[in-house]
Amino acid sequence: ITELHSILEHKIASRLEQVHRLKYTYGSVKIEDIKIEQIVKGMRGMTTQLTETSMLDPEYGIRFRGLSIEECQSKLPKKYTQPYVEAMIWLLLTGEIPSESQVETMRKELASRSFLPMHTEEMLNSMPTSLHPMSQLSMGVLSLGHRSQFDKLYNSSIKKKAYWKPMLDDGLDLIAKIPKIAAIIYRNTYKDRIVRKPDSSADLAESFGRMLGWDDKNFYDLLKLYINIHCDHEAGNVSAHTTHVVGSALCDIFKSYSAGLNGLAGPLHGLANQECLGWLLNLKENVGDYPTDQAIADYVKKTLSSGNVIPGYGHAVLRIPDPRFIAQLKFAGQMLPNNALCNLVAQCYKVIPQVLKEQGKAKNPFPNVDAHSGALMYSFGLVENDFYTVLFGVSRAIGCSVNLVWDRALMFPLERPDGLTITTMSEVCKKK
Ligand code: NMX
Ligand code: MLT
Repeated sequence: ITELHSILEHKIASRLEQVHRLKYTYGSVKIEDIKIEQIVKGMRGMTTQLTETSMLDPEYGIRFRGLSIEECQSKLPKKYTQPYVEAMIWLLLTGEIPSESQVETMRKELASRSFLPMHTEEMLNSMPTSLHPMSQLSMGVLSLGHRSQFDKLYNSSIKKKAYWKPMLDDGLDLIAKIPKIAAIIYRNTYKDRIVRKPDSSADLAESFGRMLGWDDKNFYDLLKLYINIHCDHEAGNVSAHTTHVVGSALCDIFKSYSAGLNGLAGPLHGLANQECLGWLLNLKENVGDYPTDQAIADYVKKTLSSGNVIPGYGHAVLRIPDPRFIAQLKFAGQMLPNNALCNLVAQCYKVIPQVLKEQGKAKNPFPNVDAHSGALMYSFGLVENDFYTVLFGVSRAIGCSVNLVWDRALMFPLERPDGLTITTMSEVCKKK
């Protein structure tokens, strides 16, 4: 991990120079005008953040450090068919494709941090199983804060320039420990309350799969795909943005990400994967395993006319089918070609965009990442859909942590935008 530190030292120095130039040389350059409708419509299309880890192009989809999902799949070191999660973490942190030995260094580092403090386990074991798994996850993450290196060093004489170092320490801790928290929640809520220990000889995804209770290399492969594609989605999504804002008050990673997880738990964000599986199973019950396209279209119209959204469809930024959906579609085609539920997802992809276009409301009628993930998990035997957003949370811990490391490295300030009352804004408009 010393190597990781020296790579980061070097990269941070050059990025800091760029940020300095942006602040002092180009500080008064305008990059876009803000329209009232953007303020009223949830800041759509407004550039408000600097971020290093990934960028989302409405017409192309996500690029992680400049690489598409397919490029990540072909360039990053892998086991079975999908890249190691450790390779993705290295890529997001440094912007470099890691060697096999760097992946192994990261694997060992995370494995050595994967144990949980006793009080976290005891707290999780005392939670009522009726409490939503996302609330349990958020509290589990918050409970890790007692050993935050950032908090400890912040209260000593550490210089602002060095804040990223304890933040990295905490970030690696969070990424290493969150799979065990999730596994305890799963085993306690739905199974026998017995959780295997993290496997220090396995990679993160495989060890996680084992703790959940699976002995299936295809399931570990699915977890790798799942964690890699959900880990980061530019800075503006609700979970990443919330983590960033809370972190800007110099909160540690555990408080910041716990807040981010509460945002992820909303049905318009990460919880859509839970809702989507529920919707699909209802569809199946209503139209059978092998419906006609017309039967699906009729069911979609029924959902819309009852005033509900179609979960897993639409996006605040994307204007194409989400490449993360396509990656899962391909995975399902290769691994589960005869699976009725996954084939129903594929058929929905043919039918739903047309129905949403005809309705004319959604700016993006295409599927997003959540339209497929539940069907894959369900088909591999993970059938408890109110656990699905926890899997999203295990993955998103990576992007949110890496972003906080870079936020502190680049010494970004407290985030505090201005607001106007409706009356004041109306008066401003009248004067224009
Ligand atoms: N089904 C029905 N109506 C929709 C859908 C959909 N899937 N998507 C958007 N609309 C409606 C939306 O409710 C809005 O209606 P109204 O004017 O009555 O308020 C109208 O279309 C315009 O919305 P957009 O500007 O297209 O979407 P927006 O950027 O506001 O919201 C989402 C984006 C993702 C919240 C929205 O598409 C949605 O609710 N989708 C379903 C939930 C979902 O899949 N969320 C997961 C997103 C990905 N993630 O993991 O976070
Ligand atoms: C995400 O992965 O965070 C979602 O696609 C939502 C978003 O990008 O706004």
